Parts: sequence; structure tokens; C-alpha cells
Amino acid sequence: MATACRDISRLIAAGPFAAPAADLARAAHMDLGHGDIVGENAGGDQQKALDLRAHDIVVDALRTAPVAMVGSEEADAPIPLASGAPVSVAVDPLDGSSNIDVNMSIGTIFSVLPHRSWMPHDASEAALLQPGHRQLAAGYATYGPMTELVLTLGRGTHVFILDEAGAFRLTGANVTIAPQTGEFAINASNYRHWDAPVRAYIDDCLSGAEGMRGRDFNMRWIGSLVAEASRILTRGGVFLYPGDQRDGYAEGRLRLVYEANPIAFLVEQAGGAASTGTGRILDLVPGELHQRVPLIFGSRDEVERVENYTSDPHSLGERSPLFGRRGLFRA
Ligand code: AFP
Repeated sequence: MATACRDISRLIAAGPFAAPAADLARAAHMDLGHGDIVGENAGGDQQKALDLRAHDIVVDALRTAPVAMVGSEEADAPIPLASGAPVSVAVDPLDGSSNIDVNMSIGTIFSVLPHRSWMPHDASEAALLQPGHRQLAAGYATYGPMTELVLTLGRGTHVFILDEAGAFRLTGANVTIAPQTGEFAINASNYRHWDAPVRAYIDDCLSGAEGMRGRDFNMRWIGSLVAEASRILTRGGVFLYPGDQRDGYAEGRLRLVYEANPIAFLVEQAGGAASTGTGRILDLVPGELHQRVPLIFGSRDEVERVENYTSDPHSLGERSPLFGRRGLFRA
């Protein structure tokens, strides 16, 4: 995966000057700009040329490793590789592709699972449908001002930066997320579609020091999960992509197997929390490879507060509608 991430980093950095690939598969994509739309994936998301190039690079790299199969956001069904190998990999080869054309940080997210050999060949997808707490490793690369690789093997979360020679060098061992935060990340344009608990939580953050939280909050939204995760690992914060009332968004936008699970593993190993809003992400048993899931992760105390807004509606009542900036009385 490190080799693949290094090669994807170089491809992205080359932008419109990327050299044609050696093999036909990539060349077929190479006459397009990174951000050109070339199709649609299993989940109905637009596929850009770079999505497919990154997918090709990852699969090619995994063919040289002891990997039984790979499940990719860019392929409807898992791809069988080395029969009898001990692990399987689930991957989002390029996350944040809506940021390609505007030169914003994007990334690759991966999850490593123990491979379970299944008798019926057509059950191969089932081998990837394991709860996230069974992951052996997880990581992501962020292709930004620096190319970083954030990795866990189940003993802490560690940060590596790609150097000029093409090696990932450890720059942060056992990074931790502060349990409290004053910064939230959510796409606020969806406010009218959120359920009441999410609206109440964000309202309270926006009410700031005059409101029930008694402190001001800052907001960030990059539109790239890996960039948000790196910021939260660095300075704390809480990320929310809840389910909402829009068609197709009842379970949010992010994918459980190759986005939420690896991020959740990394975040928990750094002392943070990752939830659907009502339960731990890593306890979920996936029903299918490309299923979506609501995702709230980051500073543990803040994730638990969001869960409380959902599980304890009475907590919504703590905030008297009669007091506060918009109430009848000034507190
Ligand atoms: P794309 O890969 O389609 O750009 O989606 C990126 C993403 O899955 C995740 O990285 C972002 O946090 C989230 O979607 C942004 O979603 P919105 O565009 O709805 O804000």
C-alpha cells in the first residue's frame, strides 16, 4: 500500500503533465485529465479518471503482496488475487475526488482484514463483510502539501511523511486526539435535511459562549475525509456526516467497509471515538461491500455528546427555549 500511495502521489503531483502509463489499462485513462468524468461506480458516484488510475495502481501493487482479494470502491465486486493468502484489503483508491480539479488534498483509504476462505466462490464478497474490530491494520494517505501515511497495526496510530527519495519516514508515533474540542466539521448546507438531534447539537455549537455550551466553536469543512481526519488527529475536533432526509442519504454518504471502518480504527487507536450516532462503528457487521453509514468521529467527549443528543432526547430539553439569544428572556 505504501508503494501504491507513493505512486499515486507522484501521479497527482504531475497533474496535466502525468507521463503515459506503461500498460494499456492505464493508458486508456491517461488521455484524460485527472478530474475528467469517465463513468459511475457501484454506489452511483461519478468516477473520474484519477479514481480509476488510482484503483489500477493499488490493485497492481497488491498483486505483489500476500493478499487474497481486494474490495474497491471503484469495482462492483471484489477482485480475487492470491488464492490462500492470509489477508484481504478493502480500499477507497481515491477519496475526495470532487477536490481534484481545485488542487485540494485528496487521499487513499485502506483496511486490512484476515482472509476467511469461503466455500461458495460467489460468497467472496462475504469474506470482506467483517466487523471493523477484526481489522489487522488500517491507514490512509493524504496527498496534500505533504504526502502523509497514517497507519495503525492495532498498537497505536502513527504518521509517516514521504521524503524526496520516495521513502515514508516516521514523524509521529502514537499520536493522540484530545478528548475535548472547540472545532466541528460538517457540511452545513445540509442543515434543513438533518434530524433534530444533529440540528440541536450544531445549534448549540453555533450559540457559542452565550449558549448552553458556554464556549465558542470553530467550523471546518474541506470535503475530503482524509484531510478532516488528519486535522482532527493533529488538533482534535469532531467530524459529522450523519444520515439525512435527502434521497439516498438516509445512511449518510460515507462507506462502512473502506472508509468508516479504517478511519474508526485509526481514531480509536489514537484515543478518539467513532460512532454512527447511536453505536460504535467498529461493532457493525457490514451487509454489503458498498453500504453507507452515518459517521461521527474525533474527540471522544464530543462524539459521546452527539450520541447523547440522539439517545437522550430529554437532553434537548435542558436548553430552555425561553432563554438564550433567540429566547423570550435574556439569560
Ligand atoms: P468524493 O470522493 O465524491 O469527493 O466524496 C468525498 C467524501 O466521500 C468525503 O471524503 C467527504 O468528507 C465527503 O464525501 C464530502 O461530502 P459532501 O460533498 O456531501 O460535503
